[in-house]
Amino acid sequence: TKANEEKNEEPAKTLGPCPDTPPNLFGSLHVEFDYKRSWDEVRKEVSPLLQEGGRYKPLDCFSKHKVAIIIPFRNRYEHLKHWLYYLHPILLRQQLDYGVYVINQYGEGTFNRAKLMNAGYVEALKEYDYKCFVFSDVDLIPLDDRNLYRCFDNPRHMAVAMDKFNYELPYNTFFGGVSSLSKDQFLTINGFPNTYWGWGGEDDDIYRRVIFHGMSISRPDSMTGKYKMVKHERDLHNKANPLNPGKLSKTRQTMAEDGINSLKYTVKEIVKNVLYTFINVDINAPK
Ligand code: UD2
Ligand code: MN
Repeated sequence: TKANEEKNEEPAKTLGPCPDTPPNLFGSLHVEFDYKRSWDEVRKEVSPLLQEGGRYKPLDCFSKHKVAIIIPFRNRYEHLKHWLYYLHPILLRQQLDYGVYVINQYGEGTFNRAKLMNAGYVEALKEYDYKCFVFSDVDLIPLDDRNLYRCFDNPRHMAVAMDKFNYELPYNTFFGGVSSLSKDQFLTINGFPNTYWGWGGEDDDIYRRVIFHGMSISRPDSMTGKYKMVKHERDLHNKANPLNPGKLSKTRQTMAEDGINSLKYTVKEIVKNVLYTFINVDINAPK
């Protein structure tokens, strides 16, 4: 609400800035998935600290990192519980001024991760003056809280060392999993492609957009950038699309027309709970 926004802004004038390096990080973390979490357990520690919609800002210092976390989503609630359980405490320790946005693809059509992330960017900006966007798969948990969920001088690829790839980059130009772009960086590349339906390719298209615009990729080192992915099968309605790899040879031509400037979707509902803002979007998915 308006009143809340104003309350949110107030400390900015009176508090000193948060230190550049958050002082209370743990370093490496223990993460365990072989256990079904209850929502009560997920809410227990963090909910008193959060504001409606999965929002937070430090109370004792002014955070210059206004970060929207965007999670493309459909039917992965067990993963979402793990994500919220592990990430909220990390994001709190990182002293971010942040909000968590779960962007749900409405209906049963073919999944489109990148288009959902575009919609998340637009919707988050309707709520708050975010300057930085972290795009995260719902199933990826960092194994070190020194991996900062903020933006850098270049677009940042954060999930550099995943357990499923033996804690190495699968290939040098890999940009999948978790990444961060400032608002300016995101707009420079015209956002993400809307035309990658089904699994695969969209992350490589985003990488190419970044490089073709003369930027480079920033990354944490391979110790700090470790991640664990919840083990899963490929979802229904998200089969590898054989058309996607071929589109990559055209990114240079298509990126100017296919992106945030051509994005069309409709919002079906927005539901806020203490842990996150759920935005259900119809992205006009083919069968
Ligand atoms: C890889 C990349 C991912 C993306 C994808 C290709 C990793 C860890 N990640 O993920 O960034 O490039 O390949 O598209 O290598 N989702 C749902 N419901 C669905 C389908 C997908 O919520 O029905 C979301 C969810 O956030 C998931 C993400 O989309 O984590 C990526 O899908 P995935 O986890 O099935 O694909 P994966 O692990 O191969
Ligand atoms: Mn996955």
